[in-house]
Amino acid sequence: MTVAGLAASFGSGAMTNSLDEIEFADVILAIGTNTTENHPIAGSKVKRAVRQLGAKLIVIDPRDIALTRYAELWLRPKPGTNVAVINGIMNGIVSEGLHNREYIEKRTEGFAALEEVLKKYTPEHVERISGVPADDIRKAARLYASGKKSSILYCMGVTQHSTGTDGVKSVANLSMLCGFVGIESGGVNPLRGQSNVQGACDMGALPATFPSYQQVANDEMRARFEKAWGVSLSGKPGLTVVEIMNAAHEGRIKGVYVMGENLMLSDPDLHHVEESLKKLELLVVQDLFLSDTAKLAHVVLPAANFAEKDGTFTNTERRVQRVRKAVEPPGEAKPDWLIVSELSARMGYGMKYGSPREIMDEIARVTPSYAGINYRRIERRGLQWPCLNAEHPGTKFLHRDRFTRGLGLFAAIEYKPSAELPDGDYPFYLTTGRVLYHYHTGTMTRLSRGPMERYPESLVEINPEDAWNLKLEDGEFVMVTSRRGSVKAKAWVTNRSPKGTVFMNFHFPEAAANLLTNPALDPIGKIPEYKVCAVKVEKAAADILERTEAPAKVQAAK
Ligand SMILES: Nc1nc2c(c(=O)[nH]1)N[C@H]1C(S)=C(S)[C@@H](COP(=O)(O)OP(=O)(O)OC[C@H]3O[C@@H](n4cnc5c(=O)[nH]c(N)nc54)[C@H](O)[C@@H]3O)O[C@H]1N2
Ligand SMILES: Nc1nc2c(c(=O)[nH]1)N[C@H]1C(S)=C(S)[C@@H](COP(=O)(O)OP(=O)(O)OC[C@H]3O[C@@H](n4cnc5c(=O)[nH]c(N)nc54)[C@H](O)[C@@H]3O)O[C@H]1N2
Ligand SMILES: [Mo]
Repeated sequence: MTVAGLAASFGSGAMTNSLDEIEFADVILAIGTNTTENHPIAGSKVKRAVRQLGAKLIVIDPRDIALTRYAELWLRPKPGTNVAVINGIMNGIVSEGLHNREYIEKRTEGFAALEEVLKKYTPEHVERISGVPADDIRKAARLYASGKKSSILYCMGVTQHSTGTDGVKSVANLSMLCGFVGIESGGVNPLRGQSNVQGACDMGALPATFPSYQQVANDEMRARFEKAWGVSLSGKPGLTVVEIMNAAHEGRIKGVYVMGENLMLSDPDLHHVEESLKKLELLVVQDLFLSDTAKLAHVVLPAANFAEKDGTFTNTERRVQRVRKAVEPPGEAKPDWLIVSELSARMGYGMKYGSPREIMDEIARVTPSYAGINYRRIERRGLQWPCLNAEHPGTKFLHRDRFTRGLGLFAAIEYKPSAELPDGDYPFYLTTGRVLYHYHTGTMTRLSRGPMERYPESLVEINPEDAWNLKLEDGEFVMVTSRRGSVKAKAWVTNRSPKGTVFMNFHFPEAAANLLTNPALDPIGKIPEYKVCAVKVEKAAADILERTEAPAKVQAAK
């Protein structure tokens, strides 16, 4: 359970549909998701849909990820141009009359304003912004609209931009335009990243919400929680991770309690993060390991891991499932819930929970979407929220007859460029993300032999043409520099990266990609722009002290 990490993942909402439904879509549009490497279960469903059930796949991704091998159509936009590309696809759909007029009329509002904005996003105009050929945009429009059930999958390639919220609204526009929200095997499906990020968000581990996304600032909603907990609560929403670091830097925040997050590797602009953490009067870190962040802490509280405690995870399809203790926690480690309860008791508010089961019962009382969920019902198989009462069977897909707000609202959105673009001094795009063999900051996977054998060190993926221009060979060292820092690592010369773009993962502290990334935030989601910044790339000498064997044989999961 990485609680604060969800601030990074958020803006994603929840999958409207279920994992099993992916297989039965006629058309799958995967945008900004390296599904096979990062969501292998969803990835295997996409593969099966295409190979065995004849589904057509459209991939929109600047990188040549494994999924492109399965695609009928692969659009390769410049990083940061999703909104333009989707507007282009919608322009194609509307200009050929392929939109679902009846659905738009009955179930949505705001279409006229969207139609007006779409006019200028002709496929030719979008080609100039994104580099995607106009004809491919038209083909994508026809293919997506031709499905009876077309499903959209998306992930961090859509959200981790200063325009991430615009990107999410755009994919929702596209799906509603063709009437695919509220049907089986359709919908808009953010693949949630961590095992329980969905559950943590549902429980209100976000700065502005209580459980079930009830607003902190809403007097009526807050009053419910004041009554349930017998305390008075602040109506002021809190800050997100990057905002907290900025406030710490300015001395406005003096103490931080980090639970299951390794900011010293996962936050953007790490030099700034380190300065901010060092200014704190009190830093508490609750983690399994002495992470790079924990090393800076005044107090470290050892936590038990997922296999050492009881509880539930809510997975990406909103399914609440039991997790059972398999082994005893080592040493003084305790489950997070127990550490928090004991700390709270010492601070004067007794949390008298005997077990996670009792906590689940309280969750059901205060969280309408979880009201019908208890340990007895999920003993064998999880339930998908909304599950409104003890008889409710749970919900396979959302928005069947109506949207949460009644009518689905189209958002008329203009494309805006990323906050930092390549220029003469920093001519390359840097985009960052994950590889199959490692998990985030590597606290866990770097301790495991298998992943370390397969992927022992960080690699900078660079296109062969760029490598040629830099006189760079596969496996030689490069220095990657942005306005915020420099990182040295080995180059992997590969067509996975388009010309002009390098890709780095953020799994290795000795080559920390986040020394380079731009902390620019999406104004609404507050998610940092991990997917686009400008860098220069130079050939670098290998240090004598460094290992100099041939580059890791990376099995690219293809
Ligand atoms: N093995 C492994 N699996 C993981 C994780 C892990 O660390 N390791 N982490 C988990 C977590 S918390 C998360 S959030 C998910 C993340 O899962 P994903 O979002 O699938 O992973 P990323 O590698 O961040 O990048 C997503 C894709 O976005 C593309 N992309 C970059 N910029 C753009 C753009 O401007 N437009 C478009 N259309 N695409 C773009 C990248 O090329 C990449 O293929 O993975 C989860 N699964
Ligand atoms: N450049 C770049 N940076 C990124 C991203 C990117 O795509 N590019 N992606 C962002 C995203 S989507 C995410 S989700 C974040 C992830 O960023 P983090 O959440 O900071 O990364 P993790 O390595 O998962 O760190 C989780 C920590 O929790 C500890 N832990 C594991 N289980 C438990 C537990 O049960 N209890 C407690 N108390 N601790 C536990 C682990 O040991 C580890 O130290 O990274 C973000 N940063
Ligand atoms: Mo994430």
